Order: sequence, then structure tokens, then C-alpha cells
Amino acid sequence: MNMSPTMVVGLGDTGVSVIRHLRLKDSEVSVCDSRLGKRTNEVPHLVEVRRDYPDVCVVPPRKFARAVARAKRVVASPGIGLDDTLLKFATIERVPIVGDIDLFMEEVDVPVIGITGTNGKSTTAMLVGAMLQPDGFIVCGNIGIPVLDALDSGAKGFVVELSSFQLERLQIARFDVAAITNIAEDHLDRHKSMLDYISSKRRVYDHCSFAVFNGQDDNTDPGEATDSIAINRSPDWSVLDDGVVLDGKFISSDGIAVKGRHNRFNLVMAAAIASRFGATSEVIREVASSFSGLGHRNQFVARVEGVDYFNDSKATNVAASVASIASMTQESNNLILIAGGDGKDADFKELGETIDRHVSYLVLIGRDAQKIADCTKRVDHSIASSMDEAVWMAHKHAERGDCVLLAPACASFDMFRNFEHRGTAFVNAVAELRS
Ligand code: UMA
Ligand code: ADP
Repeated sequence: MNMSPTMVVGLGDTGVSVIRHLRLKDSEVSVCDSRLGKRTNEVPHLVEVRRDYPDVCVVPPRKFARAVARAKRVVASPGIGLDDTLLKFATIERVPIVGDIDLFMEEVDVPVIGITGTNGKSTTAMLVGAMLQPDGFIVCGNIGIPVLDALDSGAKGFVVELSSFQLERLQIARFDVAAITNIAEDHLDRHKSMLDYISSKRRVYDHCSFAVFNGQDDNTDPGEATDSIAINRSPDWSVLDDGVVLDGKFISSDGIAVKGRHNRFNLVMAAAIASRFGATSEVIREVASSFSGLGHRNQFVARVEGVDYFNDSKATNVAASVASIASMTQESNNLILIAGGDGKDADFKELGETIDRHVSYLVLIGRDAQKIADCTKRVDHSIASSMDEAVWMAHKHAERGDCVLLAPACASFDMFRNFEHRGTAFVNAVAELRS
């Protein structure tokens, strides 16, 4: 008898959500994770899956090739690239590879908004979620809640944050509104080229009913065949120096809680999306005045001896860091930047130019510290071996009225578990200065 199970690859948050979903439907499931065998203790949900789903067959990587040949399809976690050895076996056996978003799209029967982009995805998604909360929408996806865990929540609609990793393998795209905030260089250690990265992102527009995009970034333009709003091309939806225009109505910066031009952009994009689903201008104004941003994104930490410290640990690529630095230039006399980490093969030229223009002193950490230093011409720097040391060095160079900004332009994995861990290390180090 041919059992044709679904083969789940990756036992992280996505993998376990896929198993839960498929077992509820009584489907036969196998699972493999490339760390099984050599680094089994690092596989996040193995113990839980063995305990809660004894019927699920856990396949070690060395037996994957045989097991996948029997599978009807593979559901691969986003962190696993299509050129991964396990997925290559699936391709050789011509077993279709999909992601959790496909399984979600097969079942969902309420409106779905897809939001992607290099930067601003989470902030925009959360703003849309707040604007559509009265209508029963919830936020899920790359933001940290696997879509299949949200599917049975009873939501009246979903705001799904999508990464290029998820979009790269998406077969069933049909979002009611699809949005791309911007596209800049990122994840080039995973995507083969910038073109590859851009085309992954643009898959969000396939069969979408309506698009909202960045009118100043042609790579986000869905083309004339798609009904759309172009933020900053349309005068009715635009960012100004002293506020925003939402559906033709001006709101001054006094009525906007988020800081920085890039966040005002996210606000306009979110309002354009939410208004498609009937969010009223009152609700949108209320969200604009109360939503002050997410943790680890341009977050004020403390004032120590007259110096303001800001945590933007989520600035994990050059474009984010550049936007973050630009948003700080009005805040202080001098800006001291802490940057560095795992640069994901990025080109730091634009960061170096921005640092030379706006930063008075630079403290570098992590694997690519020297690479960033080599891209600056004018600004003195120090290299620190820990976050505590970096904050201490910044403190020594700062004077009353200055700002210290953590905006690393890099991933955190060379020194920290994730960007939250890095941001918390920064916050703790600032607290140490006060004690
Ligand atoms: N694994 C392998 N082989 C590999 C890589 C990973 O077997 O080559 C296994 C790991 O051993 C681990 C599992 O796969 O057991 C992890 O899978 P995963 O890396 O896809 O992570 P999940 O826990 O499933 O979380 C994923 C997203 N992670 C990534 O895309 C890397 C989460 O985004 C997302 O919140 C979650 O699904 C729910 O949708 C995180 C992220 O860093 C926040 N995203 C990147 C970003 O925002 O820049 C794209
Ligand atoms: P994402 O989910 O795409 O990583 P976030 O909303 O979490 O986006 O923001 C991450 C970082 O990117 C912020 O801390 C900020 O430095 C930068 N950023 C946010 N929005 C924008 C934008 N619209 N344009 C450029 N940079 C941005």
C-alpha cells in the first residue's frame, strides 16, 4: 500500500505548526530536520513532537532520500533554502515543495492581506492590524506567529507578514491586498542574486486583487495591470516633512506617535491598506496618535548624563540602518553609532557614506566590524568585543546633548541568539551605566 505522507522539513515553529495542522486533518505526516543525528539537541521542537504526535514518523537525514520518494509533497520551513541537500532530493524525486503559506491559502475563507518588503514589514503589519482590529483582523506570519497557528482563531481577516524565504516557494498567491514596502539589498547569503531576491518578493503580487506599493521604488511597482495605490506618487497618500497625507487629508507630526520619516511611510502604507477594508478615518487617526512602534525598533532606552540612548537592534541591513541614522539627525548634536555583526555578504559602501555624513563617532562589534570600518573615510572608530564594552566606549565619547544609537546593519547571529537578545544586551548595558 502506498501511504504517500506529507514530508515536513524543519522542526522549528513553522514545522510544528504544519504537523499540528495536518494531524488535525488526520493526514499522514513524516518530518525531517537536517540537525537530527549530528546536533539533535539543537532541534527546537523534537521532544514536543515525539510526545504529542507519536504517529508522526521522525526521519533522520540519512534516510530522507528514500522517505521523500514516497511523499506526496514536501512542506519546507522558510529557513531552509531551495538548494538545501534535503530539498534537492525532493526535487530529484519530483515531489512538489510548498511552504506553510500554501497550506494556509488552501483553507482560508476570509480576506488575507500580504505584506512584504526589505524593511518596515512588521511595523506596517502591526499598524494595519491595529487599524483593522475592530473588524476582527489579526496579524500573523513572519512576525513570529506561524499562519497555520492563526488559521482557526476565528479571525475575520488576516494581516500576513511575509519574508522572501516564504514567498520564494509560494505556489498559491491570491492576496486580497498585497503590499511591498521597499526592496533593498538583504539576505544575499541566501538568495543567489539581487534579481532572485526581488523576484521572490514580487511573487506576493501574483493574482492579487489590489496592491499598495512604494511609488519611489520601482522594484515594488506591480505594473499597470494591477489596481493599486502608489505611496508618495499619489498626492493623496504621501509622506511630508511635517506629517502625512492620508486619503487626501493632512495629519501633522504632532498627531503621529511613531518617529522618523521611514515610520511615517509605514503609517501611510498601513492606512492605504486598512482603508480598503473600511477602516474609518477616526480609527486611523487614533492608531496614528497612539501606536508608538515595536520593541527594538528606534526605541528610546534612557537618558544617562544628558545622553539619549536608542535601540534599533532590528536594523539588520544597510537600508534599515541608513533610515534609522537619518531619522536621528534632528534628535541630537552628535550621533554615536554602534553597528556591526554578521553582514550577510552585504556591500557597506552606502552605510560608510551615511556614517561619514551624519555620525561623529563609530563603535563596531561582531564579525564584519572591520569591513564596515573600511567603508568609512572620515569618522574615528573603536572595535569592541562585547555589547557591554561597545556601550562603555560610546559612553566615553558622548557628551551632554548627544545620542547613542544601536543600528547594526547586520544580523546578530555571530554574537547573539537573535535581534531581541542583542537589543536586550544593549538595554542592560545602558542600565549598567546608570548604576
Ligand atoms: N533547519 C534545517 N535545515 C536548515 C535550516 C534549518 O533542518 O538548513 C531546521 C532547523 O534545525 C530548525 C528549523 O529548521 O529546526 C527552523 O526552521 P526555520 O529556520 O524556518 O524557523 P522557524 O522556527 O520555522 O521560523 C520561521 C521564520 N524563520 C526564518 O525564516 C529563518 C520566522 O521568522 C517566522 O517568525 C516563523 O517561521 C513563523 O512564520 C524569523 C526570521 O528571522 C523571525 N525571519 C527572517 C527575517 O525576518 O529576516 C526571514
Ligand atoms: P521588518 O519586519 O521588515 O524587519 P520592521 O518594521 O521590524 O521591519 O523594522 C525593522 C527596521 O527597519 C527598523 O528598526 C528600522 O531601522 C527600519 N525600517 C522600518 N521601516 C522602514 C522603512 N519604511 N524604510 C526603511 N527602513 C525602515
